Amino acid sequence: MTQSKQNTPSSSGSGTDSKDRDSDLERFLDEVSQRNPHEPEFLEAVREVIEVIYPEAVGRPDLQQDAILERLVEPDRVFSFRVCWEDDDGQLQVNRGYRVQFNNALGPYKGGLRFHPSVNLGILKFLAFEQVFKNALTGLPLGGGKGGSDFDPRGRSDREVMRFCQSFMIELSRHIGPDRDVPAGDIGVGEREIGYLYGQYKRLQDESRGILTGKGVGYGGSLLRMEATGYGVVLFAEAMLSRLEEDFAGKACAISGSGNVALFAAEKLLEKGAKVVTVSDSGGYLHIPEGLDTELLKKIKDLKFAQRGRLESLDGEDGCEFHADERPWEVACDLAIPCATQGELDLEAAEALLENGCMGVIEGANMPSTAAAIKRFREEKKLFAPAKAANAGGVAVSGLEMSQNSMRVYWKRERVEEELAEIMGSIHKQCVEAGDDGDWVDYVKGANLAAFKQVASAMLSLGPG
Ligand code: NDP
Ligand code: 2IT
Repeated sequence: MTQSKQNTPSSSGSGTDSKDRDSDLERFLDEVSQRNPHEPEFLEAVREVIEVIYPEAVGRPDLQQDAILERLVEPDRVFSFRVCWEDDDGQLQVNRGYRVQFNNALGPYKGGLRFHPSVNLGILKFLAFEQVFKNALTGLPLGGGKGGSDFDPRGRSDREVMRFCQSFMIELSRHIGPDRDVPAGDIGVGEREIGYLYGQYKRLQDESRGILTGKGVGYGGSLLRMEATGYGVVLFAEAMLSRLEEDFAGKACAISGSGNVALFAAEKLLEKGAKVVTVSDSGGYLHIPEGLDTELLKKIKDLKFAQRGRLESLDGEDGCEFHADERPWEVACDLAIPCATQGELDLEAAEALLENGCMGVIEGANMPSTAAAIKRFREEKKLFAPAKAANAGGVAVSGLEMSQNSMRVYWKRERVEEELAEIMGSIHKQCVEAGDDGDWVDYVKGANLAAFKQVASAMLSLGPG
């Protein structure tokens, strides 16, 4: 994209009418599309943010002069590298690794690593772009990045995963550092993977530094990091309900996913008295008509975290029914909480949820709802919590892990819990302040606008480069 004056919002002030603005906006987005072909997820993430901030940017010559919008949609740098590792049969396997360092205006690049066969550069750019704004909302000094590989840890032995992680870190270690870039987990990267990655970094650099978060408690990890994303999702939703003088008691919640985010969200929901009626994995969803209880949650955690098994094996147990190759949104619920992956809640699902009287969607995963689904919920003025606000608890506690590592201390669980609650409350407040449209709160607008203001202000202070 040329850093052209035509692309940025016209600064003609009061004379700018909304029609001109819309065509400027479409021109801007067209150029982003042309520069980033074959990256639909990245383009969708950019559109959501830019549509909200464009009207705000109109009449701001300072943003135009420093090409803030153009720079916001272009990563600072991207690394792509070959990862060779030996499988248990002695075969050499080749995967591709990446790290996208998107924007460090607010602090070191920060964001997870995803190991999943669907990983490609466009997906990591969308995740890194989102992370910039999410991290801004936490109020911590964190820039945004993301990385990962098309390696699939599912079905691989611990030793295979270890050899992959060690090889991946040989290249990644050149690009990270406590003040530079601090990766963490995401899909397919949990405590096991972080342990192997961190072990290899120590071997290579002979240093114990806070270069990763999500480490095991006992070798540098923070208490509550594992639970933080799921717990934070529920705390954010609770703040939304409380604004409406409602709470979780007896509310039916349909969750998708059965990984880190989903199961700790479920745990917190049980504590709040909600009725969790579904969980899912890539094979389908488990309907729990009577609602999840602590015993069944324990069983599911053991199945998914320890045995790395499939939900299908719980069909018929404790009154559960497994629906192969289906998503949970056909089940009647008060709140839908997608916690698996991007694009999993589409327009058809939105219509089904609305038809069944659903109050809203709380995004635990990153960009789980399609643009059309989000539009429907916003049109209906339903509750809609965008991922960058609702799931920021994970990266927030990662930020707290970085602080503990720098200070060489461990904080007690109560302290981390208190800080997490405070951060989620502050994110909610920022969303309400920036998204209050009179008769309802547009959380999509609120989150994007509040985050943009912080990032843009830092970029202006730092000067272009
Ligand atoms: P996990 O790997 O722990 O769990 C992922 C879950 O989602 C699994 O149940 C998995 O099923 C399911 N899933 C993954 N891909 C697909 C797919 N293509 N179709 C259907 N189901 C799928 O990951 P997390 O819980 O950590 O991450 C879940 C989401 O939350 C992601 O969007 C991630 O970016 C986001 N997130 C994670 C944070 C964290 O701290 N971990 C922080 C903020 C957001 P299966 O086991 O069958 O693959
Ligand atoms: O999407 C996310 O916010 C994460 N995967 C967590 C990132 C982090 O650095 O803890």
